[in-house]
Formats: sequence, C-alpha cells, structure tokens
Amino acid sequence: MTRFSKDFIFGTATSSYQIEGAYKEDGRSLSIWDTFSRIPGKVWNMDHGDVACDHYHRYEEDVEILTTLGVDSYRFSIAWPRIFPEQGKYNPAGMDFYKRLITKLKENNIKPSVTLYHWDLPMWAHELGGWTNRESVNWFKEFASICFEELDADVDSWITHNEPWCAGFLGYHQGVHAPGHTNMEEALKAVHHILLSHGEAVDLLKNQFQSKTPIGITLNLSPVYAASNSTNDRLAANNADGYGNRWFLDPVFKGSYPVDMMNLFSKYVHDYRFIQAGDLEKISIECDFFGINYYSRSIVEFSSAADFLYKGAYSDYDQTGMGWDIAPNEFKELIRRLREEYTNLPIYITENGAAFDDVVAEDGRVYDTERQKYVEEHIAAVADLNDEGMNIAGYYLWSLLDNFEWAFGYDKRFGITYVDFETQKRTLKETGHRYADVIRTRTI
Ligand code: IFM
Repeated sequence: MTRFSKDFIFGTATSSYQIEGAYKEDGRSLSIWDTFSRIPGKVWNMDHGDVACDHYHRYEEDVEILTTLGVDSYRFSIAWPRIFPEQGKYNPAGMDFYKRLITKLKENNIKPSVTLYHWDLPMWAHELGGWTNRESVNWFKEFASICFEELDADVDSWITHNEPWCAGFLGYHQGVHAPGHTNMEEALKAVHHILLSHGEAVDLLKNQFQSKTPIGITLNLSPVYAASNSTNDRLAANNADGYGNRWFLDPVFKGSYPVDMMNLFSKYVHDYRFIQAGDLEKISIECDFFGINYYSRSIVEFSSAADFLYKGAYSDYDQTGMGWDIAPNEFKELIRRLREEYTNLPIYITENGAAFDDVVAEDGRVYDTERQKYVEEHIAAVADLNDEGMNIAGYYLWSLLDNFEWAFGYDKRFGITYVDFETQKRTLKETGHRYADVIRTRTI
C-alpha cells in the first residue's frame, strides 16, 4: 500500500549555528549565540558552536549521508554574520559556502529548502537593539535581498523565519535563548519586527525579484490542552494557546493580534504604537506554503501566581529525552484546527523529531528504538492526515545530525546520524536506516 505520492517531499533539516562551526572563517563575524554561549550558566557545560559538527568543512560528507537516505530535499539555514559581518558590508566569501553546498545538493538531485533566519543574529545588529529596533526589518531585507539575488535560481523553497516564538519569546522574554533578555515589552516588539521582516521579504521576492520560487514562514506550534474542564483550567489553556500559537498564527493569517492576549500583555506593555499602520497587512501577505515544526502537545492548569495565569500540568504520556510528551494524535488535532481556523495553503512539516540518550553499541550501530517509534508514529500521522485531505506536502526530520541543541548544548541528541564530537565521525542511527526505507518505498 503506497501511502505517499511520488510528489511528497521527504527531507531532513538542520540550521547554520547548530552544525557549521568555522565561526571565524572566511570573514564571518560573531552572532548573538557566539556571545550568549560564553556567558556562564546559559548553556549546558558552556558548550558553544565554534566547531559544532564542522559541517562547514565536511558538507560533502554530509550530502553523502543525504544521498544514502534518499531524501528529496534538505532544509538548512544561512548564517547572517557570514553574509553581512558588518552592517551594510556584503561578504561574498561567506555566500560562497552556500553556493558550494547548493551545487553539491543539486548534483545529487536534492532540492535545497533555505531558511533565512534560524536565530544567529549578527552581534552588530544586536548592538543596535537587535529585533527590538524597527530598523532590523531593513537590515533583514538587505540580507534577504542578497540571498535572493545570489541563490534564488537554485533554491527550491525559501523560509523567511524559523520559529519566531523562540527568537522572540525565548530570547527576549524568558531569557533562555540569546540574547537572554527578560522583558515582555521587548519580546513583543522583537516578534513584531520579525514578523514584519517576514512580510517584507516575501514582498521582495515576489514583487521585486518577480520570482516564482515558493516562499513561506515556519512556526513552532503545540496544541494546548486544559488539565481539567474547570473554568480556571480552560482559561489557562486559552492563555497558553495565545502565548504559544495565536500570537503568531493570527497576524500571519488574519492580519490581527489576538485582543485577549493584548489585554493580558498590557500588564507589561502600555503602548502598542510599535504596531504601525499597514504592518499587519504586510505581515499577512499571501505565501505559497505554511511550515510547521511539531514536537509535542502542552497540558496546562490554572495558576494565580503565574504571569499569564497558567503553568505546565502533570502528564502521564510517554516523553522524549527533552521531557516532551509524545503526542502524534494531538499532532493530527493541531493540523485539523489549522485547516478549520487558519489556512488552506499546502503545509510542510519543516521539523519533527526527538532527542533521546543514544549510545553506540559494540557492533558500532546506534539502536535508537524510541526515536524510531516516535518518527514512525508521526509519519503515519502525516499519511492519515493526507488520507483525510489535509494537504501536507512534505515532512522534514529534525535532524540530519546530532548538533548544538541551544541551551542544552551537545547534551541532547536529535540526529538520525550520531556525531562523535571528539572525532567528528558520523554513524547513521537505526532510525536513519528506517527513514531511508520509508522514503524508498513511500510507505509507512
Ligand atoms: O534544535 C531545535 C531547532 O533549532 C528548532 N526547532 C526545535 C529543535 C529541537 O529543539
């Protein structure tokens, strides 16, 4: 029984800071993650991305892994500090790396899916206020513009931003990601400017470059459930959904911010004039597809002590090594809701995967059975959703390689390829072998 059409895109995903290393090479300047990871207490073990998977030097070997897997597409991101190490100063040597990578992918019939921003903001931009400064929209446009000019002819799809929730809320509100700020007003401004820069980049590609290459944005979404049916817990779930999902979905698809959340956030933000006339029209510009990163569901309960009146509740679900609930059924509910409330655009699952504590067995293989089960269940969910007519056009497994998992450093392994960070030896895990079978047979 074939469950995936020949046009369905199977891929794997990575991001620049998490795998590239070569942090000072060919003119690259520092990003906020180079700096943040050096602040004691911010990243597990004080790990950083100086070398990471050394992908900058080993990309050919990594493309070979992709060919072994037989993927249709590979999703990666571009390090902005390689392209503009200083404000306004284009660095062609940095761009050359992505040209070499794309050439290699094309030689192997692998479609490049390129994300412009996966969190490595150049330090020069941060020093000017980062995403809280409305000028960041223009800096991003300049960056996007040169990427389109140099690469568009060979790129199969563009993603403007990866997970603005993380860049905005983890970075500027919760302080657990770079730049490590804890200020809700800054966070809302940062998110707004990130979303606005998304709209500007889409406009640029379509209207100025007159390009037909599909472009979209990727949001990380987690369906929220109330721990009980009580009024309080339902209020908690509403607020958690507003903070995690609707604050992003509503502007992108409806051209408005959710008013209940504006009220709640007004505890910290007394002036919303950073949202200027015309911004929301720009943010809700028509795209060609919608990218979703899905990992887990959330379950919450009321807490009068919590800022936005909710906190995580007890869950009896099996969990991944991140402590995240394994919830493929809730993934289906999320997609059905998106179809009902938000969009008919083709959906790509631009990330899905799981971290577990992997070990290399004596025979040299990595028997990551829990990850394999997780991946199989989620791919089966995609097949079921498509049987229901939900139009999921592709699935990208996170991640091709074990890599720098942000505040968790190298402690959490999401890869379907095991990386020995001492020797840089790569070993395809059993999940990788299984994924190759799924891709080859188009069945699950
Ligand atoms: O590693 C991250 C990735 O950078 C963004 N999405 C979630 C992944 C796992 O936490």
